[in-house]
Amino acid sequence: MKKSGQIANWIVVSLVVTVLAACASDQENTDSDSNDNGETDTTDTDGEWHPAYPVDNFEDGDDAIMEQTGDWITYADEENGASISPADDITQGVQSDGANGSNYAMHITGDIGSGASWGTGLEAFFEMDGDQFVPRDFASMGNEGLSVWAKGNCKLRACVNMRELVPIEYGGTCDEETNDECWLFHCNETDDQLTEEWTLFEMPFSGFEQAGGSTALDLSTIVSIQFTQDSETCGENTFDIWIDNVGVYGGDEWVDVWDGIENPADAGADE
Ligand SMILES: [Ca+2]
Ligand SMILES: [Ca+2]
Repeated sequence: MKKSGQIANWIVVSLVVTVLAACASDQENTDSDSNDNGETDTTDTDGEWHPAYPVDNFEDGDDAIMEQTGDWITYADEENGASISPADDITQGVQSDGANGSNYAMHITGDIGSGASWGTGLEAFFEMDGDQFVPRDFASMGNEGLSVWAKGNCKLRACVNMRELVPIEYGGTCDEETNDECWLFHCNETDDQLTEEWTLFEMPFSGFEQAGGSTALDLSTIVSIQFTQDSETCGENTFDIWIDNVGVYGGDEWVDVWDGIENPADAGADE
């Protein structure tokens, strides 16, 4: 998916994110030994991964999310020197030694480019019907936040994309002629850089902010989840990030999705 049309908007995002970075600190940083979030845990008492909605644990090695209705993609501001690997073949990023003892995780590396660059991103979209995004409704099922294990050398920024903020030409409903908030997705980021140790981050939706806009986050119309890298999160210009066990937690469980996973044992391969 080409996203070159968003360059100007991403520059705006980057500038405003810089301003907001100091106060965007609502994410919780826990690990498997000190998780005290009680019922919002995305792991049960056996350490098994079981969020309300499983985006992906990468154990099946493919380029699709676990629901098998959408895919992972990456993108980069190539015009300003940014690059990301994997690029065309996402499965090349699915590599050994995942989080919490699992077999596989997603490993992305690259360069965020020059100072003018809006950077790079790894995105999971839930479903496409032709060229139209089909959203997932997390208003009651998965309504608390995004959970992800990560390690690496940048801050971790997660964004959720509402269909209303995706431009029409990309299958959303945001009219760039009349709405200057297209592309201004809601994001949350860690206070600190990732480390070499796998760490569980639970990022509550209440901490996701739309930099530069005033559109409220509507959890009923989420079309994709992204992890983005730019000069704000990766000051040193290169990144090396692993992510695993991406899920949406809180509220009721997506029973149909869990039931549809071909080998549920793979979903819990983290013990
Ligand atoms: Ca894994
Ligand atoms: Ca997968």
